[in-house]
Amino acid sequence: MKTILIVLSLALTLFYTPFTLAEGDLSRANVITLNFEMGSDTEGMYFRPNKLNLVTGQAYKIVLTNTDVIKHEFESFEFIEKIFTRKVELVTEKGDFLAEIKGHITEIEVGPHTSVEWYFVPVQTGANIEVACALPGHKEAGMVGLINID
Ligand SMILES: [Cu+2]
Repeated sequence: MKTILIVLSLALTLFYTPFTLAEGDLSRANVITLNFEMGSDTEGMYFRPNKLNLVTGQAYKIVLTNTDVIKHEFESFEFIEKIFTRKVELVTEKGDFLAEIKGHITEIEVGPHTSVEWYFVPVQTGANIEVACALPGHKEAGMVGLINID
C-alpha cells in the first residue's frame, strides 16, 4: 500500500510539475578556462594556483601545463568522484590537436613541457578537496593544492 502511494505521489508530482530542466548540453556551454601550472623552482615544487574554487553545473576547461623538466601528476580520487569529465585533449605548444581521451579519468600525468586540456563539469559540492602529485616526494616538496566546489 505504501509503495502504491509513493508511486502515485511521484506520478502526480511528475504530471503536475512543469519540467525545468536546463536546455542543451551543460558540459559544453559557457566553458570557463582555468590555467593550472605544475612546476618547480628554488623553493621546491608547486601547483599554481594551489587553490581552486569551482561551482557545480559550470563547465570548465583546465589547462594543465607542466613547465618542469620532469613529469608530474594531477591526482585526487575525491575530486574525480565529484565531477563529470567530458574529455581530455592533448595539443601541441602551438595548439594543434594531437589526441582526445574520453571516459572516466582518475589521474592525469603530464610530461615535461607539455599541456593537456581537461574538460569537466563539477556535479557535487565539496570543501578542501586535496589534489597532489603522486610521484614519490613531490607532494612533500610542495606539489599539493586544495579545491572547493560550491
Ligand atoms: Cu610531481
